[in-house]
Amino acid sequence: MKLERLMKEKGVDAILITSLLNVRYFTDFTGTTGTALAVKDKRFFITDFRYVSQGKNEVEKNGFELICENISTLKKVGELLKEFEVKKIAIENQSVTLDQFKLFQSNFPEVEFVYLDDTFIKEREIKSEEEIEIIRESVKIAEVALEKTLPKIKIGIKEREIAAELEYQMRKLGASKASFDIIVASNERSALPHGVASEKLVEEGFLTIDYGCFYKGYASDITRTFYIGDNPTQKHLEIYEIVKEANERAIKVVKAGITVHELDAIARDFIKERGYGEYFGHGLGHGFGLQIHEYPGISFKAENKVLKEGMIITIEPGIYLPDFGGVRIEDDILVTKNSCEILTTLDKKFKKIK
Ligand SMILES: [Mn+2]
Repeated sequence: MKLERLMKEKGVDAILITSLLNVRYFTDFTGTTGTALAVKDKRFFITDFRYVSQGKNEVEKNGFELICENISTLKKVGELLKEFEVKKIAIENQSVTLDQFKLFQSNFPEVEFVYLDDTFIKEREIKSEEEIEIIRESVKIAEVALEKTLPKIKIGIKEREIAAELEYQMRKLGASKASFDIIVASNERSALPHGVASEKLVEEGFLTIDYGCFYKGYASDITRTFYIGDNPTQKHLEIYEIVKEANERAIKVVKAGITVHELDAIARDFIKERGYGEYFGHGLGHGFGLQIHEYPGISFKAENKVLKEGMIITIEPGIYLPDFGGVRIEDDILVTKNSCEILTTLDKKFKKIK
């Protein structure tokens, strides 16, 4: 149904889906080699012999006819385009390489190419009930994993060891892997918004952990900042409370109908008022799903759009003071008609780990 509407919107008689992520979105195929083709009212899924039985189970219920092609997928696609007299085909120009495009041109010389641009990622903005349930589970796995990891965190442990433990726990709980390189940033490294876990030993000061997992293909994305040691300064307490309040103020106003610029400004203006505006350089959040960063961007830098029911976004304000340390608190939020549901449940109170 979606593909039919998209074909109409794009004015094409076929859509070729080549990125595995979108193949998965439209067909449910979870393997590593597969191409989907919508031609007029027919749906084909082309894979090689390794995926025939898996593919059948996954894609046929979604209306895709499986074709096993061991030599050349594109040759097969070309034959189908000819058979159905396709004149215009939409392709995923944002993920197709130049080499692939040249192959498209040589295998289907008679068709005109139309670019999908960001059509698919826009399609994925609003999550279905089924996707929401999976993301809920993804968030839960990540949360339990952090709870199991916390007792191991102490002064002297390597950042990478914390990241390894977190990933181990997430996988043990059913995740396929971490949803990105886990960020574990101790003391002055916590001032780096993307301080991927390093060889550094944890020392007294802030410790920021930004992580998540993939579960059934869907991401989670959570950040918590802790204080390691027993003697936080006034400044540590102050910036922590500002970030926490910015996070809470923003979450309070999330609902269908608010624009991403309005939402970003709620947190940003508050941090500015408290004198730390220049230390919050990134956007307030982002959508996520099959990818860790999807639409909408919740940022003054992003295209301004209105939040809709069923979007899942992060809210993650931060303050980063060079050579001192930083705080970020990130929650995962489901936008509902009149407010939102906070999917993350981990505590946000200033927490000292000794
Ligand atoms: Mn994030």
